[in-house]
Amino acid sequence: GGGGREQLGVATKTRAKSKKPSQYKVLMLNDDYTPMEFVVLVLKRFFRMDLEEATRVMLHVHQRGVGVCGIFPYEVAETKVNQVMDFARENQHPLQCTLEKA
Ligand code: TYC
Repeated sequence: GGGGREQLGVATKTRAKSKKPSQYKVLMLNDDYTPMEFVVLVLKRFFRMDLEEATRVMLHVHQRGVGVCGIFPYEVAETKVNQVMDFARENQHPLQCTLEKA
């Protein structure tokens, strides 16, 4: 094959590697103004969390400043960030959400 390790007696595949989609964390940031109930609603609506998990994540962000909403392929993570930011803006809350390579 095309791999270089035959010389060492190890068969390797020839095909070009197809890159696996890299994963991204979607992070929620704390602020002083967005109501706790709104953050819980966001986590339920866009991250499919139940009330208990959404409350736990919201309180983590409230207390620690930042928290992970989920880990997704880049395009999915980007879409979720945009959905959250649009929904927050529509409701006039300063809630911020961002991406970080996992
Ligand atoms: N700190 C906000 C408050 O006291 C609640 C909050 C939690 C805001 C999480 C944003 O990502 C957030 N109302």
